[in-house]
Amino acid sequence: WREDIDTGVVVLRGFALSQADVLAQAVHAIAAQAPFRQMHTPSGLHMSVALTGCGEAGWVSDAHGYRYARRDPDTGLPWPAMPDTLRNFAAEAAATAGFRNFVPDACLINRYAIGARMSLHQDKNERDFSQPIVSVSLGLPAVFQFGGLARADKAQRIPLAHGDVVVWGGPARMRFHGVLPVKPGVHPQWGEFRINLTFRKAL
Ligand code: MD5
Ligand code: FE
Repeated sequence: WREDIDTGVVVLRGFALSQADVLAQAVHAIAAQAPFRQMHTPSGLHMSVALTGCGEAGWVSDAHGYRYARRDPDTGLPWPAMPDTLRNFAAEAAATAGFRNFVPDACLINRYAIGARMSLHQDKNERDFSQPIVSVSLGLPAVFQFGGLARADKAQRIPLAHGDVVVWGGPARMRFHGVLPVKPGVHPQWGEFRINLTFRKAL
């Protein structure tokens, strides 16, 4: 159930299954305080993915660019606190992949409706690239695109299902990646959505 895809990338198949209810309850509680919203890119396009988050900072995008902000721009309030259960879960996943002492301060929660996708990008708004990112997939399956350090590098396709966890660190931290459009389906717990939580050390 542990697959080393490439240097710095460890897929933990089904690692989140035993925590599916705890994770769902946490996502619903966070979204009640900080509703999912579709952000705009700096060029004015609507992102197909809706997002929210918890922790000391949340990722935001608007006409000024991409960055982490301590307050939710929609409510003016601080982002909901990261539940200890989530922080501990992410630390356990990171440790299983070989990253000790991972203490995330932000968790971004992406919600993909059917057809939503994420185009190839790098995650580079975080301050410390030596820290990994822990990604948890829930709900509908998706095909993840795992590219190289240059945008034009050919991308591998990695299928990700409900309960799969991926730890991205070391040389993989800066690789281009994306998510292909989510195919129609119905998940017993999440209905017509894919949810992805990414735990990060952002600040
Ligand atoms: C997702 N989210 O499935 C993905 C999972 C995002 C995002 O990409 O930015 O919200 S995170 C996957 C990731 C993170 C850091 C590095 C790499 C992949 N990688 O090297 O491929 O919603
Ligand atoms: Fe990303």
